Amino acid sequence: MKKILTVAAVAMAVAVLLGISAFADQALPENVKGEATYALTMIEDFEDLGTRASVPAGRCTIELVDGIGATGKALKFVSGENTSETTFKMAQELDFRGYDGLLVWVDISGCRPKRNDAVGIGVRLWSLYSNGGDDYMWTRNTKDPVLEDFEIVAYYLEDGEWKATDPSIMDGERNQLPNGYKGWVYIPFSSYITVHGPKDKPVAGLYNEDLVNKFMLLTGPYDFKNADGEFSRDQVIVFDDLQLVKLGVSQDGLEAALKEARGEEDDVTEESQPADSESESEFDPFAEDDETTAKKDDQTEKATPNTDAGTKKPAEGSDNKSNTGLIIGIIAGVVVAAGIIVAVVLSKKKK
Ligand SMILES: [Ca+2]
Repeated sequence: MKKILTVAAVAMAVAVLLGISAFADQALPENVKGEATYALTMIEDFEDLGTRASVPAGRCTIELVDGIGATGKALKFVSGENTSETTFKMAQELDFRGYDGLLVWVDISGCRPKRNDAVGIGVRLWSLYSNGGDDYMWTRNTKDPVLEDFEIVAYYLEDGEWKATDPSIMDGERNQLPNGYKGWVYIPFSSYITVHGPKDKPVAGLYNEDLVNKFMLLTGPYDFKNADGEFSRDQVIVFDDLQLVKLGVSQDGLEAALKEARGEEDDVTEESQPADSESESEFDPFAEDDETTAKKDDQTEKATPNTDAGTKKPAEGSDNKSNTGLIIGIIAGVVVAAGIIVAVVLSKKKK
């Protein structure tokens, strides 16, 4: 009888766990590049793009699809006859200063590359405020401009370890992920290039970064030509939950850590911003967008928008982590209960 009860209890536990995991979001990585403590600020969760996405003609098609990404909806690219690229106006401008890099969910299992057994992905960033509102751009381009002793890498998880992409097989700004990869990708800002650095020369990193308000996702199909040299269309690439990462601080400590990194305790403009940044903040880069205009009016202080954004989105990251905690808790509970039942059965047998 006890054995039957034990089997029933274990079976129920397995059924419950399967049910929970079917609804659970993709767990965030246990560590980012070996750092178990990290904080996140969501840039784009791809739940509702409105009219913020802009696809260059003939490049690819995009749509938001439920249940294929990290949380809720995700962005599904379907390739056309050229490299797939799409520009996104960010729902909320974010101050990138003080962060270490980007974390993004990628699924390239819907691709069939013909070269290198790898598929390229990249993220380009813009600010319309830096450098006097000159459409300031940060790329990861290996070809132009070229910097010496500089490698452009991204990191992906393989058997729980972060592995670096191979810079020697990059296509433009695209880091090559192994064929079929599905999971988190970490892109450090140290592997970016600022096109207009000091004296207008390119420089590594996000030099002179300011409120960032636009990004581009770049992906295949450089590699997708068939034997006749024709593009193989309809390759599917999924992106979700593009986030800013700050390593070595908890979510609760993020705001203070960012302020410290930006030297903002005493003087907001101390770091590197031009003296006329106040007048720049009134410059509206998206004049056709009433919502953005309204937001800009609220942002008279350059330092505050990020903390507003930082308190809203990371909560989702925390929820994600607490979901994982809940599942682990349930598993632990089930294991303990099963152990007690087995112990009871064994003790009965001995008697
Ligand atoms: Ca999502």
